[in-house]
Amino acid sequence: MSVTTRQENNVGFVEIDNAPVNAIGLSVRQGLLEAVGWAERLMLERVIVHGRGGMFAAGADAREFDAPPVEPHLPDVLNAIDKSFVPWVAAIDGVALGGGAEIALACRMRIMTPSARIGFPEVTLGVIPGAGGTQRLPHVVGLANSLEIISGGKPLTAQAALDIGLIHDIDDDALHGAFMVNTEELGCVVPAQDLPAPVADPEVFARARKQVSLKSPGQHAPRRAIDVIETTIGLPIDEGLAIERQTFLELRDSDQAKSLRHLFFAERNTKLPADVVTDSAELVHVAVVGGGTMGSGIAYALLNAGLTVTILETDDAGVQRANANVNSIVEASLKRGLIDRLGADTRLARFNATTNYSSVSDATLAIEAAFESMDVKRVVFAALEKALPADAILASNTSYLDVNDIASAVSDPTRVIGLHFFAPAHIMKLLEVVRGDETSDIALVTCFTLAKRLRKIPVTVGVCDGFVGNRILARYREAADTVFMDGSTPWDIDEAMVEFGYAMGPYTAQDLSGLDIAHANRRRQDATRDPERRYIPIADRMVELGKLGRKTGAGWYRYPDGTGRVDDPIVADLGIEEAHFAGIKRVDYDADEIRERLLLAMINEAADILHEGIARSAADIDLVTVFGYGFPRWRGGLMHYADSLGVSDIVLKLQKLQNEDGIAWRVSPLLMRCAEQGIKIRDAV
Ligand code: T1G
Repeated sequence: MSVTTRQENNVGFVEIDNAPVNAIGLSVRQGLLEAVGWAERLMLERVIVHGRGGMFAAGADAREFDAPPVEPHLPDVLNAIDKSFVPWVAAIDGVALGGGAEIALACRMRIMTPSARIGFPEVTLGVIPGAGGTQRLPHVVGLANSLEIISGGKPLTAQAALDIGLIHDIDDDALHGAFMVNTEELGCVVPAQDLPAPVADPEVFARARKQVSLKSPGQHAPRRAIDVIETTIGLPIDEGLAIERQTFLELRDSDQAKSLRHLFFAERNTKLPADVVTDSAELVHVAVVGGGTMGSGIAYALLNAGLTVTILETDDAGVQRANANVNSIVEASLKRGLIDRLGADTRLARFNATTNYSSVSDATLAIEAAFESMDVKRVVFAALEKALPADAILASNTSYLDVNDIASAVSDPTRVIGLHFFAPAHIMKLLEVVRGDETSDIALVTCFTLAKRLRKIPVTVGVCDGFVGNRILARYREAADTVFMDGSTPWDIDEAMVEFGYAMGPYTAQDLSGLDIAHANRRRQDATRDPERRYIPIADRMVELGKLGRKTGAGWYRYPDGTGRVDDPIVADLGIEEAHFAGIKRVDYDADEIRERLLLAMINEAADILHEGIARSAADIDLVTVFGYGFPRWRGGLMHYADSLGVSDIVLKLQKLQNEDGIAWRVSPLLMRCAEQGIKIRDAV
């Protein structure tokens, strides 16, 4: 069942029924095309098209994009709707996205419920609208609006859509509203493509191109969407549709579209280990230890999910800080229109900060976000064990430390788990769920379920130094420091990685987070570091010089006026000096060599993480690198990118580097196995 039809008086109702999001697959296209003939045979006065389950249509079924298109093609279906002598009216609830919005545009009129959204997110999947969106939208909302809507990919609220003339009305009951449209009025509405085409203003196109070069650097689809609109503006619709379709099909098979589709489905397919089948514990009241940046962000994320939250602090000053931090997040959300005043008040009504641990005696989960010190965490966990019920789950937000060590601070280690949030914790989607050796299934299921409730992307990881993301990050930085010392500068390295698609390079990022964090981790690792492994001392010297980053006005860069960033010759000299002390003959790495070394270092480390079972799949590593560490989405994540390079080539390059440094560049056994067996990394586990 994908499309059902019914008649009421002389009005036809066509319902799209393809749970869960009414994706427009083959059966929906067939059903819609049959519905056009059905309505014409009955000589109906109008057709109202709507979606079942409070959702109009989420767009074309992206799962069909890897196979050849099958008729009837959506553009042809929509042309039939558009040309029919029986006018169609779209009654939109939920979302009308991509092909869903294109169905609506082929209708004479569009009516939305107040909370509904309409838009063209195709560019987020690396494609452009392929069923008339680039042809009909400019006629309806004008050139500038259509360029922004299609090249930006962001959906519009019903009100915004009404304001620009994309829809005709907003009605709490869109179906009823569509039914009540005056017949004469409906008969006078001009079909979208028969409206006058907008003027092809070169300045408008130039502004749109500038906008996408800023917002979507390196991505093809946004630019191609602008090109198609510019090329087809004023052409007969059939010619325009042909150009649009050809561009859509070409992009659909592109590497960028395949990468973005891979992430789209990977993001939704994060699953618990198959052998974990226990039910989740019920969560109502959650304790958060520590009201600093992370603790207050975690607390707000929990409040957003409807939970009652108590932040535990060590003294009154801490309580005040926690209250101030949470209130400032609430005010910021209010200001951005993410919540209204009632939403702010209900969240704050469920929030408390206190030094009194007995106030959380009914909490079923505690999340510790205290100082990143094992001693501190062990004391906190012992206190939580006393204060909370015996079956309460005790989680640590640690970003590096050994969850098994933390668990040994309580009598029942099965209650202990890691929940590694990423700052800002109420915004970043990634959540590493760290499964300790003793972590119980119920603790894992409860935290995984909580992550979904927080609308985060939970990735189950094992225990090692830095889990998945920070372990790869540490290798990335080590490789960068090595390249710097042996023949480059922080700014050349940053520039090379920005050209690859990162929003910022490793040195700019470190200046933001502070060099002292990684320095503390290196000191913690001193006792266990392989003495044979080459150690790059430049970052230590930076800390000794007090160059901690933005917060001290100087780090890898100088910040003379607090915002602008300038290269610092003193830092460049540090690399030269350390190379001299180490007796190294420096080279001059070019951007390609820089990118190759840093990316191969991360790929090799990630392969070891997979080989050791710390990550459960290559797709999980893709999610971590994209949603936690800024790896460019349109490259699909670190492992998807590695597979696009080809494992055999990767192994050959690593073997060459291994001759340079057999420890740092030891080729991962997993990569060797993939090369030997001729399999992709994604199929290795
Ligand atoms: N195709 C196939 N499956 C889809 C899908 C789609 N377009 N959208 C969602 N799903 C699946 C998803 O994988 C998950 O599956 C389930 O539905 C629930 O999704 C011709 C070419 C609509 C806002 O880009 O933005 O139209 O995990 O968890 O949080 O010009 O889904 O249950 O097995 O995201 O309530 C353009 C993509 C396509 C919209 C709902 N459309 N979807 O969010 O649920 S290209 C899009 C979304 C196109 C035309 C062009 C969201 C949602 P499973 P979910 P949600």
